[in-house]
Amino acid sequence: MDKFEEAFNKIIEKDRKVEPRDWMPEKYRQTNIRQISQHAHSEIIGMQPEGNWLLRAPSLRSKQVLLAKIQDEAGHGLYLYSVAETLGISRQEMIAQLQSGEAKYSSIFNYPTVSWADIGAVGWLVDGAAIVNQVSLQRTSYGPYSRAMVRICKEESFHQRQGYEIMCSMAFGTAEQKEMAQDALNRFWEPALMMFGPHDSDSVHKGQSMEWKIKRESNDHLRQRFIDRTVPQAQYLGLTIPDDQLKFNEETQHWETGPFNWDEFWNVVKGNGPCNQERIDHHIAAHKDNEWVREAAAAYAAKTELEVA
Ligand code: BYC
Repeated sequence: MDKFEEAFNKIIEKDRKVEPRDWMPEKYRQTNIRQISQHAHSEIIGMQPEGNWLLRAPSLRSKQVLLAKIQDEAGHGLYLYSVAETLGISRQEMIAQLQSGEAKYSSIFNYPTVSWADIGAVGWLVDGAAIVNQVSLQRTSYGPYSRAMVRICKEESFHQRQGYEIMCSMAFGTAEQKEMAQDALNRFWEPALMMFGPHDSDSVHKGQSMEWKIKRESNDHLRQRFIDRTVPQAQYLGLTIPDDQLKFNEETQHWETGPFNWDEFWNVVKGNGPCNQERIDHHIAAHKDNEWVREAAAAYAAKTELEVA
């Protein structure tokens, strides 16, 4: 082991942060690029299912709040792309990987949002799951990623409240509204649990990522925390979690679920979910439509540089 590797190992061992200019193993760099860019893509693609309801939000207030939330997601995406850039990959390369299907993004965003209650379920469950994962990532070993998570988590907790507020008004509203809320929970429950990734036994990156403290807690551990937190919230709403095997284990003090449909998960991850094609097609079209903005920004930057020189 050379002195660089020794210094890197010491940073990890002492729970300090790895910074962009520190020496790091190539696999550490690549694993962070993979995870952070996937995270950024998820934020950007995640704007689509929500944007679907912007023009149909039921009041001016709900429209303003949803708009603010979607703008936050854009901010998170850009913030995370900048974090990944500190590891030596360009934004153009990451976008190309997303559009070619080489880079993944969270499976959850390949499901459609077919009713206003779905916007409630997305905020409550999807942002709720994201917070559990991202609070843990605040302690990740790569400094810029860890600091980004601190800021992003603050906004995510507003997002979760936005969703739960919608669920409250629907679940305590008319019988028809309650039915819509239940239907949204039925469709989003299992996909939200799958946001945490495969079971630990099938998580290929678990060992190395935990050793390098990129991931601080395992997929199953975080999923369980989310389940334990969310079941009482569903009970308060008077809604039923769509799992007839769900039961509370007095001994462990945890909620236990039935088995998940992992075939569906892998099918969605491989690109065959209900909206995968639509999401990527939309991203490609928007990217092309806005080419003139990038050109204008680059021309302005070049002109400013010339003037400064
Ligand atoms: N979907 O070894 P594993 C948001 C892949 S956005 C798709 O456990 P790892 C929001 C995984 O990539 C929140 N793919 O992997 C935005 C790997 O494949 P590759 C997004 C998945 O990385 C807008 C393979 O399966 N959050 O909050 O150790 C509106 C094996 O898995 C998924 C993040 O991105 C999945 N669900 O652990 C509202 C958090 N799960 O790469 C809300 C950051 C697994 O070898 N990411 N795969 O081809 C992470 O914490 C980790 O990457 C994961 C997976 C826990 C997701």
